[in-house]
Amino acid sequence: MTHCILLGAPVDEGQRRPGCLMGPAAYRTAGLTATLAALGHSVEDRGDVRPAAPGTQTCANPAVHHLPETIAWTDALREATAAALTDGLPIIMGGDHSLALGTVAGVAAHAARVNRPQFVIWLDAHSDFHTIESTTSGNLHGTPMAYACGLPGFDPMPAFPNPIPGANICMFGIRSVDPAEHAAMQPTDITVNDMRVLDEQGIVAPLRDFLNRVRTANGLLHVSLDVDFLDPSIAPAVGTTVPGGTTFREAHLVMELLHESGLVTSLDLVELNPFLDERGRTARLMVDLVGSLMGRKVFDRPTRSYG
Ligand code: B3U
Ligand code: MN
Ligand code: MN
Repeated sequence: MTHCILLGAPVDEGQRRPGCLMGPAAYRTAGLTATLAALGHSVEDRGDVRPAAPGTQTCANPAVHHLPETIAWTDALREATAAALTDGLPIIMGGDHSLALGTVAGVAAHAARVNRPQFVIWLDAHSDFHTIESTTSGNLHGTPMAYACGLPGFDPMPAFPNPIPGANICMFGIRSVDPAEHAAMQPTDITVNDMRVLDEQGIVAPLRDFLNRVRTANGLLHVSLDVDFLDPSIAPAVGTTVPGGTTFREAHLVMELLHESGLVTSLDLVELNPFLDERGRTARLMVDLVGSLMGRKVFDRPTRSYG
């Protein structure tokens, strides 16, 4: 049994299509607490995180919008996530993906505190590897991975004292990468499992490889699940739909394997835009995926060994 700590992060400022701020309410309405409780977990909903009033920070890139608001969210979510990690498994209900600027900073701070390596699995159509200088859309939801890696180009942002080594990061579902992101990722050791890899090898072998690395290193594992990891035909409630995403069955399988690994220590649920949903189906699918991640299965089978 796990103590699950729900943190609402109604962040809308990292992109331009209003609606992600309704995400936490949609997860609550879709029964996230009841789903976790039915699996035998204890659940503590700490309500929505409240950022401080935004400051007056600016940057040289004229495309960037809502920088002070994003900085305020980053500070608040870093503290809330790090605090929750001392008490249980934080589940951050977003909110757009800019919230991961804060949550990943929080998990990295916690990992440094307990002296264990931090690993991140990024389930997303996008690599989110822009800096504040390189983004052309100006949408800061496209930047958290580069920030977490400690790349230069984040001057107005709070310092990231414990960057995540590229070797500790694994991306799945990638199918939309801008040229500047591609160039920035080139020198890193990040494992990018784009859709080509998943089509050729399936999702199990690459995931198992990564989980073996996390286990061998006695690492903490943060999962960041972007709705657009999923194919838009099953998950329409997202502002940036990209065709060719993972299927219902692949997504549940990833979650089941993550559960079996016993390694997951924190989770982001991001980019759900309930305003774009069809009768709550995307919110319900996301809650069902959390159910699989937290142990729901059709039949019990002996746990496979990964090490
Ligand atoms: N890379 C593009 C598109 C994008 C990134 N993340 C999302 N979309 N959801 C950008 O705007 O940075
Ligand atoms: Mn994303
Ligand atoms: Mn995405």
